Amino acid sequence: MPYIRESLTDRVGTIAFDREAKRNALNEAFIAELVGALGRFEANTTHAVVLKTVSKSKVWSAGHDIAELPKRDFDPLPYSDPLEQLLRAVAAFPAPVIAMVQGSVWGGACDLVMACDLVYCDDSATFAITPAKMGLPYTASGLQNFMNRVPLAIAREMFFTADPISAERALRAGIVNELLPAEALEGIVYGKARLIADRSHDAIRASKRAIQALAESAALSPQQFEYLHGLRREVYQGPEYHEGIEAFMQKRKPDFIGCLREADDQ
Ligand code: YXS
Repeated sequence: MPYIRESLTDRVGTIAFDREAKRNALNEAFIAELVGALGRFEANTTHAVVLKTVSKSKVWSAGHDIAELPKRDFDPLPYSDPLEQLLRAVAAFPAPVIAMVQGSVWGGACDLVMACDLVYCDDSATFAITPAKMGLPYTASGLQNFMNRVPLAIAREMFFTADPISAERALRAGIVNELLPAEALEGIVYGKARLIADRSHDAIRASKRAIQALAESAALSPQQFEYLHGLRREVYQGPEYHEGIEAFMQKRKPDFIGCLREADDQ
């Protein structure tokens, strides 16, 4: 059963998420369809793409499909991870990708929203990044994505609490371009997409790529890179990551304190 519905009208592409039963959690097959749709749009001179849900739902996306995260001792978000590939595909797409958000956004889907060029939402939207809930070490590129988008104080709060922030706060923090009334959201988003599609595609593609290159440029020495990698390995090989995954699969709250005690006793 396809996980997305795609359409292309007047050089504006639409990808609508259609995995409601799992709250649009992004598994490998879903992501393959998303990346495939972006490839088809690129081959058909698409000048703007809108990401949305097939219908207004409580959850825009529940993030990475937790059932596909490794259980322990392996890097949960390697460069080759499908979600990481999707984030790079959105960033590399040669035209603006616009997130139209209704409902809650969780974990890797929040990173996906941040990877989009423009974000519009209504007041049902909330945004949460959840490594602290999963006991998971986030990626340097993902952290940089947030740091490029929101003030450090907000990035720290989101990563340290894993608590959703409201649409209103997301607007103030710069996560969203505009917070719109639900009934006006779709019309305004497609109005922007059509405006962009009528502008110079070459100029916009060059601007998007230059902004991306400048935003990603960070002078990291090999030693600093290795330090960051060591920080991540310490976490994903530790007990808390394993506890975070187990707790979700067992539909219970993670006990990060208890699992540390258990690890000490072993
Ligand atoms: O029990 P069934 O089979 O009906 O499936 C349930 C959930 O297990 C499933 N589901 C998910 N499956 C895999 N991965 C997920 N992320 C995920 N989220 C949900 O969908 C079915 C309905 O879920 P249910 O009953 O909880 O729906 P609800 O409406 O009561 O609650 C919706 C949510 C989104 C509030 C709730 O499902 C939830 O809290 N989901 C987990 C959100 C989350 O923490 N995502 C982070 C994933 S990890 C990630 O993205 C990154 C790696 S990181 O951690 O670094 O940010």
